[in-house]
Amino acid sequence: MKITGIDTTLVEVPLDEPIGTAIHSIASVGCVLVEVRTAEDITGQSFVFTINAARLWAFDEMIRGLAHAAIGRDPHETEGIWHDLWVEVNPTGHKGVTISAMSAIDIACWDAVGRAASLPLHKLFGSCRTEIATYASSGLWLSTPLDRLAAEAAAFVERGFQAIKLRLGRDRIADDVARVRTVREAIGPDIGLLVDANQKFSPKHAIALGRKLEEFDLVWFEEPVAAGNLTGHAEVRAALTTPIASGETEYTRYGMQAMIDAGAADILMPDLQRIGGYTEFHKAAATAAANHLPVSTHFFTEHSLAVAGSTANCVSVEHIDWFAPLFVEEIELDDGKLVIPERPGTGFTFAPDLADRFPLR
Ligand code: SMN
Ligand code: MG
Repeated sequence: MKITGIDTTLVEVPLDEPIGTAIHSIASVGCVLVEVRTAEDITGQSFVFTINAARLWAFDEMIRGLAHAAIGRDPHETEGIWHDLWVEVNPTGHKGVTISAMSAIDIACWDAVGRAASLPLHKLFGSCRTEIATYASSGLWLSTPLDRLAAEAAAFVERGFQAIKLRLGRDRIADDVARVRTVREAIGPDIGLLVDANQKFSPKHAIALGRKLEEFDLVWFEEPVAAGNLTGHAEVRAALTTPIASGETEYTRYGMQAMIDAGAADILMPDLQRIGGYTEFHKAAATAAANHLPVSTHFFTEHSLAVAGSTANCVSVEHIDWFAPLFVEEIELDDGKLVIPERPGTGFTFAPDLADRFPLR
């Protein structure tokens, strides 16, 4: 096979209503849709996104600026393309926009490989499961008023979710405790409850809050302190019995290694865009496995299913519905678990007319 070109299309998908976390105000997601074309007429697809489409053009520019490393090559050369780009982007930096662009190219190449082989990627990678645990993550925002939390949580359970994530980050500990109590009472003891503070707290505040939350039997306490404060993460982790999850903000296996070295988390959360695509995800997950740590994928529900199906130490996939309008196929929830698709490639194909339906605002 031979890659003949890489096309990008910019779209902006509005959320049903604007939402807020401790550090984000989000009304839409801007996406660079990436298509790797081949001489064999097989196309591989991927996307990266920015909140509210902020600086989306920079991601587009970077993808187009790196495309030359793939054009003219066989999409099966994912490892070679990734390595050559890693060397090339050294002066620009091994984090941020450069890695996101490498992720986009990597995933689109893999999608083309899967489609050419008529095989789902989890099988090409080496399959380990057909379904994966998940949690509902498209709700229970910090911006959601306390009096709406119980009904929203109950609605997720009604839809079949066995676990849900609540965002924390109020100034007063009592207010966050009240939010957790409200949701736990609404869902009962048998539904998993996760909380995410989106880096809001100091270690002392996180520990004080975390101790008050121990009674609610949380699955995990995510990003309790600043993402870069690895020693602060480790302090919180040592003080609590609730597991600490983090890593969505880190890049590549080297970022995961730094978190591991610091003892920062019990569960690492590689995000496909920031980790470096499928090629690097497997290395990051193997790095975690070598340290007896599980991973749980961050965002990118559709595209994460392929690696969840091929990563034995992956314990769950975050369920976010924001990107569903991009695709023809729907994510399937079966008895509280997500089905790993058996369709070729990623198993998800861009819907028609996305540029017309979701223009940049
Ligand atoms: C999150 C990240 C980015 C936007 C909204 C929410 C959150 C998550 O940290 O883990 O889902
Ligand atoms: Mg998070």
